[in-house]
Amino acid sequence: MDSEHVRSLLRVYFIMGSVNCRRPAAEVLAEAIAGGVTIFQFREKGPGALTGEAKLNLARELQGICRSHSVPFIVNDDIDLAIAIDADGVHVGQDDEPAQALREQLGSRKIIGVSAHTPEEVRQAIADGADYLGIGPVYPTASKDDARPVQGTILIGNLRKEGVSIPLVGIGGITADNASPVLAAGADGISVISAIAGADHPEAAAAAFARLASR
Ligand code: TZP
Ligand code: MG
Repeated sequence: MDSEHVRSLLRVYFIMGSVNCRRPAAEVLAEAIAGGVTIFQFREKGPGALTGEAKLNLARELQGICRSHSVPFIVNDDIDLAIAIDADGVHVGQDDEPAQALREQLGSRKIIGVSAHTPEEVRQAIADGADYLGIGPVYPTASKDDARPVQGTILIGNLRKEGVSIPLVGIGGITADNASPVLAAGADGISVISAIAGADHPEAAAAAFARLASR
């Protein structure tokens, strides 16, 4: 996937599963897209998450909303689901299948994202052919039980100083009020769950991020 195209898609990266929202996920996603979400990740995990047929059905519903607005639909972890519904890509963590193996299964036209927390993990993900990286957690987060230690914007800033140009987003506890340092450190966009999924007005919340990221 063309790297400048991926970079432009990452500006407002919204991640959500059914457990992250208090209203039907389809409603929240449609409103968030109206506010300016540029890419969406279906992350159906954690206590109470849907499985099997129910997970597949929700994925299809949300993918349909994304398709009708030309917003790429990325699947977290579940490569079989991504292939089954012809998703636009997959996002994996360090405990999942390496990007190289995913690339063999998905081909060059799908987007592969990798969560990385250290310079070594960054180097490996790039060598494996990742299209973009998620770096964090930047700030404390309540949305991931097994999150790594908070690291602020140090790694993002260091990577850019070293000339590492791969598209990347910051993730973890990001709100419209604390997103600016993440972008200033060199992130191409911000990635959020609760600041949009848990907002009273997902459209307004997404629009606030869109304004920051397009400066
Ligand atoms: N990976 C690192 S932090 C995180 C993930 C999936 C959770 C981000 O959620 P929030 O609500 O935006 O802090
Ligand atoms: Mg994972």
